[in-house]
Amino acid sequence: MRKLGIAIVGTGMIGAVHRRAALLAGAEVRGVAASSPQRAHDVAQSWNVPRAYRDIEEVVGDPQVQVVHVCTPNHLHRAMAQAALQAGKHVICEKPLATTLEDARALAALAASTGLVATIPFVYRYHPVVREARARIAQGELGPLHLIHGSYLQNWLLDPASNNWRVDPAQGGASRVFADIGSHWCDLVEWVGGERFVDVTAAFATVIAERGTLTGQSFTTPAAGGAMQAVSSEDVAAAMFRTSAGTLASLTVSQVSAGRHNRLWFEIDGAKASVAFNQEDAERLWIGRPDQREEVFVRGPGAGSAEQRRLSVLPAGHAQGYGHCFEAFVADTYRAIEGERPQGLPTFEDGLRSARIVDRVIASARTRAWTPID
Ligand code: SOE
Repeated sequence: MRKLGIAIVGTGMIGAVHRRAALLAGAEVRGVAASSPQRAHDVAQSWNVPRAYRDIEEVVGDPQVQVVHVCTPNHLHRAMAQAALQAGKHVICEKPLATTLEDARALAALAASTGLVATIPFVYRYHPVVREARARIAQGELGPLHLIHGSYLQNWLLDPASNNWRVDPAQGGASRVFADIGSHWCDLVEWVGGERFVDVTAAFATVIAERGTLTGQSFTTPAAGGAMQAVSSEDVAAAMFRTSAGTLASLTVSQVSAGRHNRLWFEIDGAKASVAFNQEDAERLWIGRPDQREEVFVRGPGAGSAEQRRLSVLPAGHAQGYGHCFEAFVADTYRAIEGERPQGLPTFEDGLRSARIVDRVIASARTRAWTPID
């Protein structure tokens, strides 16, 4: 197989995750673009890549680049992904696909019209035991669904000294915590449970009214001092959904929950059994039954559904995690570029679906009313 040439646009925490996944999938990083030419130059040197691009025009003008990874702050996603698609490049664009529903719609339509591969890293789909849960639900093991519930909690914005471009609506978008991490939960639960959310009621709260000076990356030590700035984006959110089958789903999201670093958790309760998954304990899927025959399915290549086994690249007991999900997602994107059809690959259509949910969640939080999604 020919080595794909890629460019990474945006070199923060998630850009580095993309780079590692791309290298493991056998691609060659041809160059990087960053928030300034100096930063691009520094990162190109430290990553040992041939080119530091000045801007997106230089990226898309490079004939050695077949795939552009868009890892910039959210407000730049549309322009970067659009330029890449218009130049005939395949795209992996970070979520949210765009900061408005209109922009997400335009990108999804453009991607569809070009026939290029355009994917979005809803990477929690790539935990092997998540695939196991999906397969069991699809086979009817849980029976009709009764209830879906869960949360996605982080604490990297708990300290009021912490600030980040995600907090600023001009860069992050009108919703912060919901668009950033609630979007993952909704994508995952709709995909695993097989039921679409049809309406929502939601509420947002900003619990830290002022924060220190804006800094670059997520999950970093807060910057010391600096003038305090008023915050308008939400730190926490609660949402209740109803699915097409009438099932209720409830979700709590937060970036200010002490001790919770990246705890995405869901439980799906059916008439015959329940399943529960915790991203911070991702080797195991809990399966509950009414007669106390509780089970824990342990990740591994030797058992379970075909997709669970495909994604279990290490033997049981040799922990896989977030990085492996990213690697599998990027590898599947590259397989799609080679003409394969990997199962469960999240595309711009899924990004558009997510943008629609986020848009409706924001509307519901503003009007305090049940709001239709579709
Ligand atoms: C920051 O909240 C973040 O990096 C998210 O943007 C990612 O989508 C999530 O996977 C981890 O946390």
